[in-house]
Amino acid sequence: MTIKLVEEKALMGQDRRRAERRLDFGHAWDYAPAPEGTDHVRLASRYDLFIDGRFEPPGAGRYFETINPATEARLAEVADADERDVDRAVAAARRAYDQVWARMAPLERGKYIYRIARVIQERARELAVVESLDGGKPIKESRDFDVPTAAAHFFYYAGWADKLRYAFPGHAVRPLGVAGQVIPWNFPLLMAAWKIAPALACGNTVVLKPAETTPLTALLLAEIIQEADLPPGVVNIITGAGKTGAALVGHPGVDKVAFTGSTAVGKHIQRALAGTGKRMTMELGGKAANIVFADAPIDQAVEGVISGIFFNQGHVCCAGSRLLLEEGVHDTFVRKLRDRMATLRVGDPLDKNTDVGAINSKMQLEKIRELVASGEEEGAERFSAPCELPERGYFFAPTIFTGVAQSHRIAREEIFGPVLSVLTFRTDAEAVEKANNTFYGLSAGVWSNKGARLFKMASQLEAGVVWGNTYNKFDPSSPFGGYKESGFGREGGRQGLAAYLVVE
Ligand code: TAP
Repeated sequence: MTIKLVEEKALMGQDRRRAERRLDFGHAWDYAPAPEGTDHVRLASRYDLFIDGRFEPPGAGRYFETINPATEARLAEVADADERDVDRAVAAARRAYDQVWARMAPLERGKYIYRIARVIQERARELAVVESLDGGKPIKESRDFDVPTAAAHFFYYAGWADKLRYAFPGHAVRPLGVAGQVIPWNFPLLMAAWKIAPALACGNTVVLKPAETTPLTALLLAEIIQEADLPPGVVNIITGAGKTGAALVGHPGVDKVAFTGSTAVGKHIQRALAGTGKRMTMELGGKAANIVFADAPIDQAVEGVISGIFFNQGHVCCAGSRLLLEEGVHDTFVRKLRDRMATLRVGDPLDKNTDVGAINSKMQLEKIRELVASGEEEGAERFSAPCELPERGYFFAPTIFTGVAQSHRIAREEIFGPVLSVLTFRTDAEAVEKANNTFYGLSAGVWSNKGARLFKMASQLEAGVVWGNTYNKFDPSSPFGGYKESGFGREGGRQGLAAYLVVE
């Protein structure tokens, strides 16, 4: 990598304005581009539906485009499944359930799941590049987080397949049948792994629908499933928009619905399925509080807050999108936060130096802009990192708002972008009250040098996950899920098995 002194560049008269601005923030170094290689990636120009172990064209012959949000260039054409395609996929899953998968010795099921994990590892570089191309996330995140964590979920649940009776001692367990699974666009491969791995370990078969804007890694996973020789019909992957998802969750042949997405769509599905007797898990939106006490290790907390909100462009359900600062530390913390934000590199997701990549879609970018405008109109003070955004593609500069009131929309609504709202508190009780003052309850973070305070706060915060002196840490053995409008049911860990079993 070539490293150049920005100061030198400025002296040479090049890019003087940018260099001066960066030096204002104490930022002396710039990086030359370090693009990830893409020669090993071969995308097809068109992808069909993965049903019964084969790729098949959609009945109506309709396809839609998936694009690279960093360049707006077309990546591939993807099948648009209608109700008849959903019907075929559910029928294939039912056959595989009745005839093969539920009857198979659990130890053998575990071997197939293990094989999927191994092939994910073998194709890790390809999966990471495609995830960044299709979703806009920085390659260092897809490479170091999404893909290895997806493989880890398959490894973890492969181990449970023949040990289910030890997970629920004294109880008989059996699978539910066919699971209809619908996932969002922020962690496409990882969400597929979260959903498919425990379902298979418990003896269920699956029909999965990825999000319209990020179908490609799920389709590569379909190839991996073929490569792992999974019996036909055990996993089916169908692409399409919201109506395909609605047809899947509403299909009478689906016994269990696992949905991850927005609270609005989650509520709609719950209403539509009320009274059908289908089992459901809902992983929905969030508006997490990251609470920093004055006694916290401040520099470490700044890093944690930065990664808590700017990781994956803030497209994270558990993003720490509200920062609650103890009053005494507010000014110092905000200054350090702004300095650190000025050093974040925003741009090409395939560049290994990029910290903040592209917003996933034009629609999401517009939603972020609208909410940020509301923050300014309602009187909060905006600071956006002084970075130059690429001319093409969907990008948004990391942004914080100070002087935020609890009534502001930016403090209440999920922005799902790189935007942080800063509030203050004086006492522990006020911090808890403000953190819990939301319809959501997915996650929270607490920063303090007192262990007792971390535990006490954790017991009072209405959030499924509470991190202490860290943020956004995941492990397949840890259950994850929400309170209140963030949903119900748990994914991950031993608890994640319960979502796919009848426990008698
Ligand atoms: P949604 O718009 O809710 O979409 C999620 C998935 O549901 C997509 O595959 C979508 O298809 C599909 N869908 C849309 N309408 C549907 C309907 N009526 N019936 C069935 N399926 C339908 O969410 P999103 O914008 O993709 O994702 C962002 C949201 O997901 C955020 O609120 C975020 O907090 C939440 N999220 C939560 C978690 C956890 S673990 N709690 C994790 C990740 C994300 P299309 O893509 O074609 O619209």
